[in-house]
Amino acid sequence: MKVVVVVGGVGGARFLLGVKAALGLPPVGEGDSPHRVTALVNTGDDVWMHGLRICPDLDTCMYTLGGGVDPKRGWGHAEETWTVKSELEAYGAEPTWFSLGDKDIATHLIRTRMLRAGYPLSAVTEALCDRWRPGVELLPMTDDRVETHVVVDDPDEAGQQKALHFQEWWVRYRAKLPAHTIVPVGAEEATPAPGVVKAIEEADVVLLAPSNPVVSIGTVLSVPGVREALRRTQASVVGVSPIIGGKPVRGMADACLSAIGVETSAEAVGVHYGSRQTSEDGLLDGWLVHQGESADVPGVAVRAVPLLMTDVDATAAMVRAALDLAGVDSE
Ligand code: FO1
Repeated sequence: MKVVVVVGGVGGARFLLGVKAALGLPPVGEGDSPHRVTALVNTGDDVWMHGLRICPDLDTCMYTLGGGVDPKRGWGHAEETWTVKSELEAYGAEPTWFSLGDKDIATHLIRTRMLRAGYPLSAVTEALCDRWRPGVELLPMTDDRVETHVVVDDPDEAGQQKALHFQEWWVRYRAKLPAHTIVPVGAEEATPAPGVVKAIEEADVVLLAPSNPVVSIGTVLSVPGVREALRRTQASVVGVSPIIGGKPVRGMADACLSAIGVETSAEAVGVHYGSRQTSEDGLLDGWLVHQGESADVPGVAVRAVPLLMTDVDATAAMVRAALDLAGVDSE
């Protein structure tokens, strides 16, 4: 079975661990499986820092699925050291609010060198995954430059607005500066990375991970051609709510949803994604909300199941529920 998953960072990576478990994918190199998993990963968080190209969501998925992620942070390496970071600080090199670990820097050095040599991001990702062996195919949503910027009230200039790179808003300001608009800069000119549209068209099922609906899932959908492919694929499209009890499970999705005028609820996000059958630009055939909750999403089959990804087994159960709602059998 071909499973395509649209993902962002930490939440998406954890969800992919559950997809692998639900499909019974063997550890890489230990036997084969009739199932293929392709993750379409958000690259709007990507940023140039200290001359290095950082791809947080691709790296989070790669490290998490490759067994190298720091479990507490959910991003970056386990057993990380910060020697280079402290040296950069000693030079007063800004930004100091973004922490680059020593081991993580090796990934960024390889990526930056390959990009400078003319390799597209998708080829760079494939090369890095040769080492990490994530067990799923990680495809950047596009090889083109798309960066999410957030328009906020300028904290230093009353009455003025300014656009911050997403990472500055998210990491430096912890999304505490109210966002007026969130813009995936460059999306209009971007094209889906090689294999993205084909994966969607040939999928047996497509899952929208419980990632941030605006800056992760929304950014992937902002690449022209992706939404259209999702609307025409034969596969059922089932989404998983990232909102439980009116609050985001992690991260600051509420700060992003308010920026686009969507209420922070499972129902509102489901309606925001829309029905594939009964609306002209909607995506969903099915929508999973947390057990005990209900959601009225016209034209979309809604099911309530436990949605807390407390461990891989809990996540695998969510995935099986999503596959069942999509009408496919995970055996
Ligand atoms: N998140 C933080 O909260 N603080 C950081 O200093 C930080 C550094 C960082 C470096 C590399 C990387 O791949 C991710 C990093 N993140 C950091 C996480 C990142 O900002 C978010 O995970 C994603 O952009 C949101 O999905």
